Amino acid sequence: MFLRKLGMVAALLLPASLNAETGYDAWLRYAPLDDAVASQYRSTLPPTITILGSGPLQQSAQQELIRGVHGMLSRTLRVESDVSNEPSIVLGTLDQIRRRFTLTASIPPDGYWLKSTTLNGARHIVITAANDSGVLYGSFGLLRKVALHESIAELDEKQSPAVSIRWINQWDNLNGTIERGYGGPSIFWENGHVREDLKRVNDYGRMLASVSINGCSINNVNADTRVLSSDLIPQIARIAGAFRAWGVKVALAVDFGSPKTLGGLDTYDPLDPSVAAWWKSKVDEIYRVIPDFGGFVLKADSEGRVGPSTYGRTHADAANVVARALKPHGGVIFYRGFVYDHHMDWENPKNDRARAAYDNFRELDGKFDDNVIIQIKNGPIDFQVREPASPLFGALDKTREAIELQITQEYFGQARHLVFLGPMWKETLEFDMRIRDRATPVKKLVAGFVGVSNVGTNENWYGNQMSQANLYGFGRLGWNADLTAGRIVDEWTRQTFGDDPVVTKAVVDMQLTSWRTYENYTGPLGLQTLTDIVGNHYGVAVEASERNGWGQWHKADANGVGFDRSVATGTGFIGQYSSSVMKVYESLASCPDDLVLFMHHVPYTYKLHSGKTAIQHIYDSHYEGAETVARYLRNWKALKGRVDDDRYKDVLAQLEYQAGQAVVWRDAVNNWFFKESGVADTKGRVGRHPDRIEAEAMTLGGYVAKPVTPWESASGATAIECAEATCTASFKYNGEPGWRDLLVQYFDQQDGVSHFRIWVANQLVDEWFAADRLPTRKVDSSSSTRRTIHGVALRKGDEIRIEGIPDGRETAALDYVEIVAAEN
Ligand code: GCW
Repeated sequence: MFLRKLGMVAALLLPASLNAETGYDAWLRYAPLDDAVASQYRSTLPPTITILGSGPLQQSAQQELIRGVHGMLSRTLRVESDVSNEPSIVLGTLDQIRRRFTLTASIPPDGYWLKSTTLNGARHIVITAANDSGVLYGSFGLLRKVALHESIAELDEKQSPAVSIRWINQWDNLNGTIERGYGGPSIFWENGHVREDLKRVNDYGRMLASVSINGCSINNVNADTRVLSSDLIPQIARIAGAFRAWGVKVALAVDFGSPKTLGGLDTYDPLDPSVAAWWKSKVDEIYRVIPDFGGFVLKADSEGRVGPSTYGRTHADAANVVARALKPHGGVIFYRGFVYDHHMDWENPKNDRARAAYDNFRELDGKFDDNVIIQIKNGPIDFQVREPASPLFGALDKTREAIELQITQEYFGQARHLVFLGPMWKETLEFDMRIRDRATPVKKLVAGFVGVSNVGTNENWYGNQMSQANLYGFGRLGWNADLTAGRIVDEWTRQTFGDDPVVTKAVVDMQLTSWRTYENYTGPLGLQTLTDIVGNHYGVAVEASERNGWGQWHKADANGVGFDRSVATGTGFIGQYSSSVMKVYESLASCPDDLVLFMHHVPYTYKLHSGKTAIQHIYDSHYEGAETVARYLRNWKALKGRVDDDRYKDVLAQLEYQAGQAVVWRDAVNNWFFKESGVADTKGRVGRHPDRIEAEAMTLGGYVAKPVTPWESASGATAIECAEATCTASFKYNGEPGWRDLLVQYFDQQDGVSHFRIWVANQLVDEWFAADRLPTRKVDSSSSTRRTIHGVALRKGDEIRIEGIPDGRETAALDYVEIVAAEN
């Protein structure tokens, strides 16, 4: 058995063959186009390529075009050192282009112009821009057009980004772990230093540049003071070097206590001249080694981080002291608006974490230097499944602000659930804050986009092929927030999976509906995610947010549910919006259903605009959500043979898991609300599972029934666990004869690989190892997982016997078996 396990591990470690689609190249695969399409491009595309500049960005652009054209069209562009009488793709800044062509235009920084033009009888494609970054983005833009089969025959296309700052934050720790990273260890750091091999940093830079991202902070905002140590700065310069060819500036998250903890001063008071001098000399030191350094990100006075409050100073004092050190070098500081008290008294009905960002920053508007950018999370709480737009977006008139979006799916099923966040981000970006009663969508208020990405060394970067769409979507929206989520996901899908319309349709449908689906089976109506907020933020734990200081309260009890944030009777949070927005949220008559429990406390029987009661909506949405994931799985199976095998299997396994996990969520949340509210499901599903045989009701050999915490994480609040070498659980099938699927709900913790075997009428029908690495050591909703045994011929009276062999600290725990008609 040991050998078998070893074999499994060896199989996992086998190097992927060269042509295998691992997901590493993401949307930059440049897979060969169909012959018919390719031949059209071959006839319009010039055979040569020329760059007029000599810097690294134009060289990257040239290499990328050669690579892309080679991949998609099987043609190798010939490099020429100057424009000749032969048709060519010509790359250069406007200044460089003007020396050869009579082309003029005014193009904002980073924007580009793709232009077909004739010179001395030869037809050229010119890619020009105000700066080299624009030339690079234009080159990616041209390749994207080819990948999407758009015409490049008569080009005259100008594009420019809506905002100049498009940054990524990585929450990597210097020891190589990543806070809220689900795609393996850091590509930047290991054991307290920068990794030797930075190939992946280069490749990440390429991905980022392809969607016009121009900065990346490379360490956790819960910053390790040592990141600014003189030892590390030259190492960080190597990362800057790897990014440089892609126009991605390196940046750092800093600890506000650094002047003291690292610099040896006895203070970090922002108004102390020695502190200002320390920041200045530290920043000067960085720029000596990294002349194009981007700047800093600062999380202060939040979640245990030190900040200006230690000295009774303001956030403006703190931001400005650092900003002034960066200013002469052109650097910026992103000061995070994510400031709140996580020790709030939950008994006080006026306390409200949602108020915090506005309350902390509103008064400081106008006090920040011009190279300070306040970095504001999309919602007022913390990347929950649905939140209103943060009111702080509308409250800063004289201060630059950036929107912080979370690409890593911390509260969205991490690497294990498919959730495309584009539609959610779009809702925030389009949300009209009605400042001075004029149309003011959030997208017009922000000067920058920051995405918390957290890629790791996993072959596909995020640990989930589909999650790459979130990085792609983030970048595209940072360039053009007017793009629809549909357009973005269509682009992503076709570049990522090829141009089979059947595949595109299925993937686009999944991606576009996945946020709503996830919301449906987690926390709908503005309840927030309902995950274990004091633990892994992954599995369900409805009460984890209550009775503590973290302030993610949903206030569900026997009488009602929701957080009264109204001005009239609640915390007054709604009053932080402009009066027209306030009016909409303040009144139950106009508050949208999707946010009703975020804004108000209502009885369970409260009637929504949809006509349903709140409680029935909770029940229904959970069934709907789980059913939709089951549909995704069926739709994906229909793509077999249309998607390359490796990624097909990857996504299949991911969706199979998600479909099971959505049922765990459905049952946990519904059972919890059923117990709490005492209101029955009008459709009679909640708490009734006629096809389910609870493990604790089986005949047990060695297995012991144990309560599970929180109770809603297991069916019947109980699991069976094995404390011996081998245990068995058996029961008799009493249903009609026929083909059946057996769904075995078991628990797969992190620290062990249990072995399960299952017999039907003494015939071994399946066996498997619980070898996954789900984010928990406990028997709970995070480890609860499902094995489906398809198509077993069952007869009345058959004995079904499961054998569990524990391993390490894993107890081969079982929750239930459900027997359903076999799927076709
Ligand atoms: O959502 C919370 C995360 C923390 C994170 C914090 C933040 C880096 O759970 O892990 O800390 O937000 O954004 O600062």
